[in-house]
Amino acid sequence: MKTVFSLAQLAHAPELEISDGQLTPAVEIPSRAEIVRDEVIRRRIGPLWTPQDFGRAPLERVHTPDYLDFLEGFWGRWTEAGRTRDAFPYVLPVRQLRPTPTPLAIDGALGRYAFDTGTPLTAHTWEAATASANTALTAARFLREGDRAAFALCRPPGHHAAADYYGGYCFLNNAAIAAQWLRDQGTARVAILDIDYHHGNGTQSIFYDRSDVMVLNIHADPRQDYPFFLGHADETGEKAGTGYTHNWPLPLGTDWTGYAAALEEACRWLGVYSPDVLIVSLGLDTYEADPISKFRLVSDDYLRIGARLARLGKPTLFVLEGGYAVDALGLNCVNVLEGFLA
Ligand code: Q9C
Ligand code: ZN
Repeated sequence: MKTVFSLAQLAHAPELEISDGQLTPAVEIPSRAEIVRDEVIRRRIGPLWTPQDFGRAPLERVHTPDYLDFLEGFWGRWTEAGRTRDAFPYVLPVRQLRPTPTPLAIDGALGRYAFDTGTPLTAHTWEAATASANTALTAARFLREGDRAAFALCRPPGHHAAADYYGGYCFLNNAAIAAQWLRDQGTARVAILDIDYHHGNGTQSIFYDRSDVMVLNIHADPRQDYPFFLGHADETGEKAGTGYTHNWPLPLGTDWTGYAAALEEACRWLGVYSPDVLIVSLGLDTYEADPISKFRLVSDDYLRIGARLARLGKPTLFVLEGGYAVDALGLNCVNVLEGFLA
């Protein structure tokens, strides 16, 4: 299995994030990608490829042009305003405030395009996020060219980013961009199975009214954990997409027993839908030692996940999402890939 990765993805290097009422060390950090890359090499999963630049067009198929302009131009405007540190929004357009045109001031624009205050925007976020999207696109191209599977070692992650907002350490929705690109290349049906601990609100919202991209999510119950405002069991799609979104919110403390049951149900839906390509939004923050999550999967469980996904027999694109127990991230991530290949 080919892995795609670019050193440009390391340029987004936040120092601190806002968490639990204080500034704490950022957890979505460059070493995450390096440790996964090193383990891919050590266990001989396959060759490493550098992403090719797909330009702006495939990004605009998922994100709005004004949002992309905001991300691209942000750091120039931020420093122009005299700011030097990583950026956080402080006013968000919540209920009863007006959905005005994007504010002229940089702090207003930040709030307009963010949905949480926990995601630092940095000097090199755009550079890293576009490299991450190109990584997913390049891996998708390998599938188009006949590979059975590919691994997009994406960082920063993507599944919390929607058409016009960022959050949850995500800026460009790598999995959604790859899914849409595959559709545009003629792949008729794509399914996205999101197994990150957190609900993939961005991915769900992007495809919510469509039947050509099925979106399945297994995650912590949003009544109990982030992102709180999407990912409940009754969200099953709308309009033409009715019945093409499914959610399995699971209680805090879920271990393999509870997890495997949800995975089995998700696989049943995939069997019925029978996608031409399966995209796996691969978060490893379901791990028992993850510092920000509360599931209890162990490292061997990731071998089982990989093996179960392989049994679906579909061309499969793995796209890295979260996972913050950095020391075990390489092991757990490559366990999925190895379980798939075995
Ligand atoms: N006290 C992904 O896994 N909330 N994003 C952290 C920590 C944000 C996770 C709060 C979690 C976002 C891609
Ligand atoms: Zn996550």
